[in-house]
Amino acid sequence: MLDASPIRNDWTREQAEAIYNQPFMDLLFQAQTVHRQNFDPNQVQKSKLLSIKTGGCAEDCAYCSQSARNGAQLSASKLIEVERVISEARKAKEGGATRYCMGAAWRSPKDRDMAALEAMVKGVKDLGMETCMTLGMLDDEQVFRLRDSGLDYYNHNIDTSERYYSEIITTRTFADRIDTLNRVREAGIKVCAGGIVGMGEQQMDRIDMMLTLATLEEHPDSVPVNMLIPIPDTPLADVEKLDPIEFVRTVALARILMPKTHVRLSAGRTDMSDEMQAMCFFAGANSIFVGDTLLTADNPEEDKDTALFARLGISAMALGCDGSR
Ligand code: SAM
Ligand code: DTB
Ligand code: SF4
Repeated sequence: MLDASPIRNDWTREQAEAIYNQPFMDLLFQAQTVHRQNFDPNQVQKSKLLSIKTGGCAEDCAYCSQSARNGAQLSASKLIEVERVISEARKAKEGGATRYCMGAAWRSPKDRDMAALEAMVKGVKDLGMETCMTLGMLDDEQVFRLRDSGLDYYNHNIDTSERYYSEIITTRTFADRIDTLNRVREAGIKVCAGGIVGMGEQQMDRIDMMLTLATLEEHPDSVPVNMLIPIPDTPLADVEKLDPIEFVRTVALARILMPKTHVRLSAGRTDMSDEMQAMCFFAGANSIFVGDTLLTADNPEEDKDTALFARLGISAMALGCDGSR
């Protein structure tokens, strides 16, 4: 087993490969060891998603149900009312969620939307929840306005490795993504950045994606690891299913490279067995999305997650408690 030092931003490709490819039992043991040094292993944070603007997106992300360029039959809607967002957030809080994540199918927000977005952040914060938004690329002024309205986290995924990126998205570059992430971090908003596995990438792409995140100047505060949800009529609809063990290896790599980061077991849980999810928690995942819908796709029903947590003796992480020991 390699030494797991506390926080490093100088991981090399060779080190990340050696961690990822070690025997599975050694990898899980290392990940769980790092996890226990930094978090309560029996606590998992709950986030809730809401699509505040659905469909009709100008980008061509090959995995996405919301791209106007894909064939998926999802009708475009306008930005929803602030009041509705707040009442949905209230319900999510009652269900135990501590973070409310609002997602919009945009390449980037328009200035005319900013006032409503600010009101959403303020309203959700007033409920005593953490706020997160994912709105696409942001310029400096938009970042400052969101920060000043109290936004806690901004989600902006790098999705895959730099090498594979142009196979998945052609309407923006990997560098564009890193640009927005830096802008968000420099403004003092916490960074949530991760990606998707199971998009037909190679093992080296999964490793490089995590390496990019782990060698940013500061590690993201949250890293969502999504398993591709294949959406009919998108270019990735029929991509070959990824070996679940490779998914768990990716989660473990994230935990080991970024010891203090919340690693979120994100999209794709509907198709995972309880045993696989348990293995992901053992590998260091300590956050999930709750509720039966993600943005547009299915997620396990609340009672299924409640039963899973009970079977595993996992409790929901309280707000303001990052689980650190
Ligand atoms: N439009 C914004 C953007 O792209 O940053 C925000 C919303 S976008 C839907 C948020 C993230 O969801 C994507 O970056 C991607 O990582 C993830 N995602 C979208 N569709 C997915 C799918 N079918 N399976 C797994 N993850 C998906
Ligand atoms: C993230 O990494 N996963 C979430 C959140 N960030 C915004 C979104 C998953 C979307 C899954 C497909 C859908 O619901 O359309
Ligand atoms: Fe648009 Fe985001 Fe979907 Fe890409 S992932 S098509 S940017 S909503």
